[in-house]
Amino acid sequence: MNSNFLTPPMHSFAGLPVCRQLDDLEADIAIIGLHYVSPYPQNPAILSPHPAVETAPDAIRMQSSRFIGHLGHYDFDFNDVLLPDPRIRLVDCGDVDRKTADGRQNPEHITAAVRTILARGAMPIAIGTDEGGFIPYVRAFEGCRELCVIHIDAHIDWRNERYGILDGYSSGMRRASEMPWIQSMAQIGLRGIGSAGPQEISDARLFGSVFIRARDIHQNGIHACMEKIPVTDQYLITIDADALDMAIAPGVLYPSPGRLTFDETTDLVRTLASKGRIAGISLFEVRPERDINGLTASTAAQLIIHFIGTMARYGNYNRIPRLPQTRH
Ligand SMILES: [Mn+2]
Repeated sequence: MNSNFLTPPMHSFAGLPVCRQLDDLEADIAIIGLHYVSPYPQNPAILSPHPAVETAPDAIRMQSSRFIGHLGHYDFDFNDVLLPDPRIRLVDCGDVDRKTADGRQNPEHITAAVRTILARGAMPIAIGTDEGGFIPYVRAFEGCRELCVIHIDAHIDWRNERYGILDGYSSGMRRASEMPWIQSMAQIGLRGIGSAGPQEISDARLFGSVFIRARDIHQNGIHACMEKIPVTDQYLITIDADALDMAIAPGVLYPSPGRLTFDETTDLVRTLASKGRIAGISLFEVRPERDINGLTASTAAQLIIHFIGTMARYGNYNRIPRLPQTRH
């Protein structure tokens, strides 16, 4: 694969080794930054007081720098060291299409990069600013069997189009539902008023999407809600930062009162990892220009560190030889 559209990170995530040539990737988990921009006309209601000068991958890596050299430390969320087997191979692959100012951004680069990571046998953890980047990301999973999208967000993102645009951040789950390799979907953390009208709700339900509101989690607990999640071989987890409590993730385009807490979010991912294979994780919609003291990026960095610890436990990396995929 031509990797000319990849830029090595200035500072890698938590000081991890950097992969400069994806074709040579040797890793169990690969971090990759995405720089997709939804081609929507600017909405004056959400214009930032300052233009975006920093992207989510940069901001999250910057906040992760305080954990350089810490990944072997004890993590009280696991009551154990973060990485029980330090041989797990963690790599930062840098950014796809980092320089987009000339308008020559190509979503196919995202698909190609993620597909190469998968072909090399690594699990991609994608960090991106604009959630429209989920669309080319999920295209890379073509050919995967029985994939269930777990979408953690305050909103459902089922618009067919907005301003005539099909591939924007309001349409990610609609586009994913149209891909034959996406078999099922659960949407978790829903609340408040968003871009969905009755048509979007009924289309999502017709597809079979399972709605789990933030309220349902608070009232019934994670485990009761998890029983509604489709049983499948593989989960593809994607998170919009606005799913989280505004107190720990204020830097988002659509702040939504009603929160998922940090613990609820990590418990969700940990419970999923105990039920099935995690094919990939992506985290979008950290908007550094709206952030307060880097708090949202810091929360995102610590989520990713927790996900690495989760995968180190449930991904069976190194400690147990990987079994060949069984066909049913
Ligand atoms: Mn959202």
